[in-house]
Amino acid sequence: MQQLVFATNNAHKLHEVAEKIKDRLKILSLDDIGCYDDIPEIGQTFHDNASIKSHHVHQKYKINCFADDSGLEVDALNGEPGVHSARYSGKYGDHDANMTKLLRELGSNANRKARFRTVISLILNNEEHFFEGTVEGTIRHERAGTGGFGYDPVFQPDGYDKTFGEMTLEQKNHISHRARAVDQLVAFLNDPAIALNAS
Ligand code: ITT
Repeated sequence: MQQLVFATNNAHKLHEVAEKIKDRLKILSLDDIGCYDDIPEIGQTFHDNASIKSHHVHQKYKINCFADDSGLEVDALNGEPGVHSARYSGKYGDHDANMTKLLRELGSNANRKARFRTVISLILNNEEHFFEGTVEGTIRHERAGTGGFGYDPVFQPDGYDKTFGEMTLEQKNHISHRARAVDQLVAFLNDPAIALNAS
């Protein structure tokens, strides 16, 4: 089976994506290729950050790979936390503190509209391709559920009465921003005209 590196340090994301793609490709983690670099996410957009991560791995390991950058955009906060989603509270990856800050910033604001966005940068045979997925929803006033990661307990996707935190991984994987972006990635990789070379 062909192999593709997913350049992420986030085990939840790796698991979500590997589940969707496992019949087609073996997904390798950064750990699998011995990459422990702290890749700086200093871009101003999701595209920039996804591209920084995929290029870093491709240049160093000469291997086909993809990276995603994702985040939550809240309308009443002018699109914040956006690219700052992981470190919104000041401490990288402190999901609980990030949600606390988000709920504080929104307060009792009636406009709770938000979306998760994912941009994937794939480097395949030395060419870069982008894929994007979004899921629209609202920010709850309080956390609900313990599933998923990040802002999942406060995000309720449109058309559902549960937060992502209350859904199973399978349910989230049907509708999430990352799933939608990955569906496009998989469709692209399944195109018979696409051949995966070694680098
Ligand atoms: P890598 O950069 O190593 O891939 P990360 O955790 O930093 O992992 P992202 O930059 O893509 O992941 O995402 C930034 C933040 O956006 C992440 O830490 C969460 O707070 C939030 N986020 C992204 N996808 C999410 C999801 O599916 N559910 C909840 N929160 C999410």
